[in-house]
Amino acid sequence: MTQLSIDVDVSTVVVGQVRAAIIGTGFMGQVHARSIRVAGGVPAVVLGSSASKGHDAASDLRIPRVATTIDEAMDGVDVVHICTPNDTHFAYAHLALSRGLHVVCEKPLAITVSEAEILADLAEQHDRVATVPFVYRFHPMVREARARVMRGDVGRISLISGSYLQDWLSDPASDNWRVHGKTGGQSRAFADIGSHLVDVIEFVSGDRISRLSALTRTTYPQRGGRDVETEDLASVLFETRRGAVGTLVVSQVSPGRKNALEIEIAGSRETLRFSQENPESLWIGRAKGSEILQRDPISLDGDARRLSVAPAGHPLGYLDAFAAFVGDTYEAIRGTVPAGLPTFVDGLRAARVVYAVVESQARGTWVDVP
Ligand code: SOE
Repeated sequence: MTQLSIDVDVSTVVVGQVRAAIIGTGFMGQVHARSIRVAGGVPAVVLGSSASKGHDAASDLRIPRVATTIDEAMDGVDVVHICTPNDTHFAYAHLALSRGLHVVCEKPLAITVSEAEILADLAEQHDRVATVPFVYRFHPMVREARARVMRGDVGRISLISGSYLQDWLSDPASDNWRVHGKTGGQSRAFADIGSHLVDVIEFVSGDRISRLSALTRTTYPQRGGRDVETEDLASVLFETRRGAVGTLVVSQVSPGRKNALEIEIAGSRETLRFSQENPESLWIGRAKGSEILQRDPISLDGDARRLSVAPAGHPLGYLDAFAAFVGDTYEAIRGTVPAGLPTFVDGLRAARVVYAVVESQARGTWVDVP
C-alpha cells in the first residue's frame, strides 16, 4: 500500500475541535468558556486560584476536568486562555508558548513593555496563534467604520476623540486586584480599559498615536483599608503619525457609566461615531445629510457582513463580539488567519501606549510613543 505523504507538520494543525484550557474563573473566565463553545471549541479543563473555585467553575460551566497546577492545565489541550490577574499573564503565556501551545491572553498582555515584547517575539518564534481579546473590533459596525475610513469615504482624518467610562470603582469601598500595583501593574484604568480604546481608535483610523501628554488621578487613594497606587482616571491629548490630533478620556469612577466606550473620528468629508453600548448603529455625520446606519447584513459587505451573524433587528452585543473573536482565533489555529485578528503584536502596541501615559504623568511632559 502506498504511504500518503503530506507536506504539513501535523503537530501544528488542529483538526476538528479545538481543546481549550481556561486559567481563571472570574467574570472573564466565564465569558471565555461561553465563547469557546460558540466558536466550536471545547472547554476541556479549568484552573482556579483555589481548588474550590476550580470545582465550582467546572460544575457551573460544565467543564469536565479541574487542574490543580498550571502544568497540569496545559496537558492535552491545543490552546490556553489566560484570564487571571495581570501580573500572572507573562509567566503563563510564556509557559504555554514554550510548550508549543496557542494562547489567548487577556489584556493588558503584560505589566511592562519589555515583557510584552518578549511574548510577542516568542509567539513569532514558535509560530503559534497568540491573541488578545480586543473584542470591540468584532462589532460589525466597528468593521463598517474601518472599511469606510479605508475606502476614503471619510476623507483626511483631522480629529479623533475617544472616551471609555465605567463606574464599578466609583464606590470608594470597592476593592479589586486590578487596583493594586503588585497584581494589576503600574497602570489600572488606562491598562484595563484605555487599552481597548487605543486599540479601537487605531484599528478604525488605520493610524497610530505618535506622541501624547497625559494627566491621571487617583480619586480614591484608599480602598478597603489599603493604599491605592493606580489611577482611577486619565485624560490624554495626542497626535498621530499622519498629523491628526485627539483626546482620550478614561475613567472607572464615573457614576452611571457602565461600559461606555465611544469613539468619534472626523475627516474632511464625514464624521463617524460608534458607541459600544449601542453597537447596532453607526452615526455618519455629513455637513449635509447625516444618517444613522443600522446594522443590516444585506446592506453591508466584507467583515461587517461576515460578523453580522443575525439578521437586522436581532441585536448583537458584547458576548457576540467576544465569541466572534474566539471564533477567528480558532480559525487561525486551524490554519486560516482572518483579517483584523488582534495578536500579541497588538497587545504590545497597547502596552507601549499605556506606559507612555504612565511616563507622561510621572514626568509632566509630552512622551513619544515608539
Ligand atoms: C472591567 O473593567 C472590564 O471587565 C474589562 O476588564 C473588560 O476588558 C471590559 O471589556 C469590560 O470591563
